[in-house]
Amino acid sequence: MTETDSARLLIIGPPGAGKGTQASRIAERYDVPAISTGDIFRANIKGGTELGKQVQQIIESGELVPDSLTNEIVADRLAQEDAARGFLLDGYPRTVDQVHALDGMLDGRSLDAVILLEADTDAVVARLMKRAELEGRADDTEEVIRHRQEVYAEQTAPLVELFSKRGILVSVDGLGTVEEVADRISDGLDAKLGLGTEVGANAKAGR
Ligand code: B4P
Repeated sequence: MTETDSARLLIIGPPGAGKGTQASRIAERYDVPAISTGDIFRANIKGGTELGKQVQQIIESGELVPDSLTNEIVADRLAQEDAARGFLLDGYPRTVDQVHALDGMLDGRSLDAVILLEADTDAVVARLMKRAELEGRADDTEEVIRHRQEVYAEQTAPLVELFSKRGILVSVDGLGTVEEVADRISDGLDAKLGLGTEVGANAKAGR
């Protein structure tokens, strides 16, 4: 990878690990659009679209939206011009079926790196309970938060081994301040992407 290339990245981790928080920083640093399936669904719910009506109940119960629907939305988004040189996927893929669908969308190209944000259940539940107080998201009640952790363990955690076998996994400790976690991600990604210290230093300094 050269300085002029963009990266095809994915961030994965349990609900509340800080994916959304870190995604915007990573996207800015590597100059790629951040694509969050959760954000796309929430925007559609807020806008009262047909898609929003289809997914509202599913999301509020902490279940996953069906693969077919989610895959279609991501395929449309990745076909847009700004994603042609690279992207950061946040919260997709979440199932083995979605991994296969994404492989098809990439048409022989592979992801450059997958960032795994690790955080234990008690810490992420506490974070999401705090967000519930601040933002009042409909899927941030304690019962639904715990259910989302179970869904992650059953359906999404197995993807970690799959990406590890592909040699593209970058595991990062998600506990600590937002800045500390961001620095760990940058260091891990620069190493994985083979970016020289100069590129990394420039990006860190905002140049
Ligand atoms: P998402 O929007 O992906 O929701 P999430 O997993 O809870 O992550 P989020 O980005 O919100 O939280 P984050 O960890 O950043 O998905 C929502 C729902 O959409 C899913 O349950 C599912 O129903 C559906 N869906 C989405 N994608 C799907 C797919 N591919 N297939 C099927 N269904 C899908 O942050 C959590 C909190 O922690 C924040 O309040 C933040 O301020 C705080 N935080 C972050 N970093 C911190 C730090 N270092 N210290 C302290 N607090 C921190």
